[in-house]
Amino acid sequence: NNGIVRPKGYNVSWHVNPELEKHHFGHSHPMKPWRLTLAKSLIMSYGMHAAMDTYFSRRATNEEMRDFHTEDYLDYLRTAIPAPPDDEVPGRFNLGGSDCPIFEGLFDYCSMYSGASLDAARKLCNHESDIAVNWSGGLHHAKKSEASGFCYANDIVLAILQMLRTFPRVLYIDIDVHHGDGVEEAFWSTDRVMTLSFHKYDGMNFFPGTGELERTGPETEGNAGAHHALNVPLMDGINDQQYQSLFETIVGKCVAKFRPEAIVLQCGADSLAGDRLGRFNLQVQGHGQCVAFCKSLNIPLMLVGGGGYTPRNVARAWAHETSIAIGCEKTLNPIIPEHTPYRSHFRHDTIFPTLEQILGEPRANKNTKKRLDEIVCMITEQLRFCET
Ligand code: ZL4
Ligand code: CA
Ligand code: ZN
Repeated sequence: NNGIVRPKGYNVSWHVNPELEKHHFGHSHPMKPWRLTLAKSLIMSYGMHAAMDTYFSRRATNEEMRDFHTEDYLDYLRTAIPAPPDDEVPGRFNLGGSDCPIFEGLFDYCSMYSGASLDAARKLCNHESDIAVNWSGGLHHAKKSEASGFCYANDIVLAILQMLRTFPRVLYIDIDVHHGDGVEEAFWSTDRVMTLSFHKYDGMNFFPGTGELERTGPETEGNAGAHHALNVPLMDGINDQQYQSLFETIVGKCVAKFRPEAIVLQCGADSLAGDRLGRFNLQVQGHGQCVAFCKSLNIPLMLVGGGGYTPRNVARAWAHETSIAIGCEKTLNPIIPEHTPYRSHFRHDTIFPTLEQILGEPRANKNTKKRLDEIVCMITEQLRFCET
């Protein structure tokens, strides 16, 4: 198995559910649960599962989902009748449009990815895992009683609520190209969760239209959540070097100030170059460096997926990030193993596809050094006001 060994005294748990991967959002919808099958096949053909504890996760119960979501919303999610998406009439709870269609098995799908994140959270709480991984989670836009942007149940909020029973403070970091608005909103008024999202921001021209640098929490006097919601709004085409420097500087400062007992990292892969919906220019290497940096902090860490709309690149990134979690990234064969099922999917460019090389027209980089320095300055200033 490529000489992959279980790290000594260090536990990584991988939470999967093959049933979940079979769901379809409908013809030509960008969100494809099947990308998880592709990622899993890559992870397993490298033999990485030998170095982790693999768990087939159970579904979240209704009661568990009610920790965040309202009963009437869950009732509707459970009983809604599948129908072709209708973009003209936004249905109840924002369901039934082309972003959040009502498809066959919708509630099963939601309870499966939520259950996997809850399982991962519990492994961290009882210290059975140092890193817990759920690539099917990370659905950061869902609100307490509203679906939004391909997200129906917010597994991240559910997992963090679980973690708050054990850990006094949790840091949430989001590298999906979209703003993590649902998680930010859920913890807007508490000082026990700091949220930090990196995303493309262009006002209402890019979904969801929130996540500006200046809004860092409630402004009403004495609200505990003040200065605990940080945002890093970026422009098209940001590269690995710029992103890494921003990420390490800002996350470093947040950890120093907030002193979290656990970290949840949403690893949305739509921030990679060549993504169908994204606008950034990150490579697998740069995206993965965020995982490596979080791991180096030696704080219980949960990794969840999120966006990612060019399946072969999503699979590459999450396989690479799994290898970082178990610490075998330096010894992996750069060429994707011959026997990988679906290997043809990775052969768009060459006969010897590699794990790290992704295809994609480079996008013009609109991020100036001046603006990025300004962002770091602003965040440093905001953190000075953050009371812990
Ligand atoms: C599609 O091709 O900006 C949905 C969505 C379905 C199939 C055919 C229908 C064609 C792109 C997107 C019509 C689609 C019109 N199909 C969609 C304001 C919008 C209203 C809906 O990564 N139309 C809404 C949501 C974003 C909007 C991004 C990111 C999730 C995450 C975490 C969510 N919604 C305009 C768009 C297609 C589709 C093609 C699409 N939707 C692109 N961006 C959006 O952060 C998982
Ligand atoms: Ca983000
Ligand atoms: Zn996204």
